[in-house]
Amino acid sequence: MKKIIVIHGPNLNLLGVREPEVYGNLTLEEINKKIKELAESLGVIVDFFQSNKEGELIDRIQEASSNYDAIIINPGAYTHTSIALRDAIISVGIPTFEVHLSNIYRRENFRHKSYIADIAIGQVSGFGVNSYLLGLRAAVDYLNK
Ligand code: CA2
Repeated sequence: MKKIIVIHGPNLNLLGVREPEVYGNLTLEEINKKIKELAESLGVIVDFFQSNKEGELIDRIQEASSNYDAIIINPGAYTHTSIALRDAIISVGIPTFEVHLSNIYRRENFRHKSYIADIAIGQVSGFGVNSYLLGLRAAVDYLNK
């Protein structure tokens, strides 16, 4: 069975607690539950990882290289800053799907730049929890082709 790791970046552990008008009112645990349910129905295994630390995210991506077929990542604010995260994703060579709860292109200018978008298979942005679910569907479809 194909294995996919879902990686959540900084501050996403706060979901459901603050700024529900931007990020929705589901907690990260509730989002993970929905992802897991969809994964089961699509016949893939998903694991989850969240960290507020850039280095820990990079370590997890490096470790993914021998264990996972795809990465779904919401890099949080590191999307807009982290060449190190970008380099880690390039170095493992695992197909990566970038997701965002909010539509980063209708927010501040500094959120319009993604260091991940052009090395990802694709990006889903602006659909709340559905961004993750659409990203998962796209990843499974990609792996099955
Ligand atoms: O829309 C997304 O998913 C983002 O990746 C979320 C990041 C933001 O920096 C990106 O530009 C877009 C921020 C996640 C912060 O999450 C919070 C959740 C609840 C309360 C406060 C922050």
